[in-house]
Order: sequence, then C-alpha cells, then structure tokens
Amino acid sequence: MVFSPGFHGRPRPQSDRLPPGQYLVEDFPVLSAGPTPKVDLNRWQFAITNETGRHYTWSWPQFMSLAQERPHVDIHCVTRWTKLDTDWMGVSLDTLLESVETQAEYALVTSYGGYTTNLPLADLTDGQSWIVHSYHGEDLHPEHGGPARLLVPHLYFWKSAKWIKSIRLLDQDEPGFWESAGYHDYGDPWREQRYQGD
Ligand SMILES: Nc1nc2c(c(=O)[nH]1)N[C@H]1C(S)=C(S)[C@@H](COP(=O)(O)O)O[C@H]1N2
Ligand SMILES: [Mo]
Repeated sequence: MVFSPGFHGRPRPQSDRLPPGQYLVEDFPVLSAGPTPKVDLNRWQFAITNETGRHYTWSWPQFMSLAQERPHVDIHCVTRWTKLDTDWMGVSLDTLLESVETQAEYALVTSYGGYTTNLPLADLTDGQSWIVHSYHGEDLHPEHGGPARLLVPHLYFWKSAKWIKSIRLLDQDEPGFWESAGYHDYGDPWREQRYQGD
C-alpha cells in the first residue's frame, strides 16, 4: 500500500511551507510600484484578448455572476516575506477561459494603472490562478488590489497583478514590468528564481 504524504495525518509543519530564503510574516505588507488607482465598479471591465485579436469582456456584474471559488493559499513575495493561510474569493481563470478560443502559450497581464506581468498560459489554468475580489471575508482593499486582482500563488507574488484589467494571450513571451527590470521571467519561489539567471 502506498501512502502519499499530505493526504492523511498531521498538517505539514510550517517550515516545510517556507521556500528557500523566505521568512514568515503575520501582517500583510503592501507592495505597489505606483499609486493605488481608483477603479469605479460601474466602469470596471475585464478583458481577455486572444492571439488573433478577438476580445472577450466581462462587466462587474457578469464577473460576479460566475462560479465563485475560495482559494486557501500561501503567498511568497520576492522581497522575502511569506504569508501562510490566506483566504480569498473569486473566479478561476479556468472558468474565464472556458469561452476563449486560443492556441497561445503566453499571457501578458495588464492592470489599471499600467503595471504588467507575464507568465505562461499553462500557469493560469488547471486550478492554479484566480481573479479574486475578497480577502478574509471582506471586499479586497484597494491597496491590496481591489476591486479585483490576479492570484497566482505558486509563483512569486509580483505575478499576482493588483487592479487587473486585461490579459493578452500571445504566441511569443513578452516581459512585464519587473521582468523587464531584471526579475526572473518565471519566478518559482521553490527554485528561488528571483532574478534573471537564477
Ligand atoms: N498593479 C500592480 N500589481 C502588483 C504590484 C504593483 O506594484 N502593481 N506589485 C506586485 C508585488 S511586487 C507584490 S509582492 C504584490 C503585493 O501585493 P500586496 O500589496 O497585496 O501585498 O503585488 C504585486 N502586484
Ligand atoms: Mo513583491
């Protein structure tokens, strides 16, 4: 008989959940490269554009009427803080991508305010990412990305674009804001991919 660790018995000790070079925080630091944009829910729109230029858009009521999930995840910032057991509510990218026709391999995410970040499309699918609008049972605070942000917890947290506005699906990888400034293109915290060349 084969027992896979993690499926029964005790929860994993916290130290097993800390990627190399990270330390635990209890508070929730705010890291923003610019001012917090004001995003009016009446004008909020989320768009996905595929590699042929076709647009798919959601208004706030349309987005909120989609199936809601409650990811419970650990998050890891490249500035070395890790926060365990965060609770969010939002819509899986799998749900948003259901209606989208694409063969693209890459995604470039853009925020209200102009921030961008890139990742392989495969890292947005299969239950690995969400667009979230609430945190610990409350509307997501504007400084943490409200009304809605991307959540991709298996990559460093700079990939989790706050104030998400759109995702472009691309045949070629295109670096985002921090990736153009020397940060790693992929950013896996468990492989400590902080900077280009790591
Ligand atoms: N639009 C936008 N998204 C962003 C950022 C930003 O500056 N602008 N910073 C990134 C970084 S480096 C981190 S660590 C997290 C911080 O999220 P928090 O402020 O909610 O902790 O957001 C990421 N998403
Ligand atoms: Mo960060």
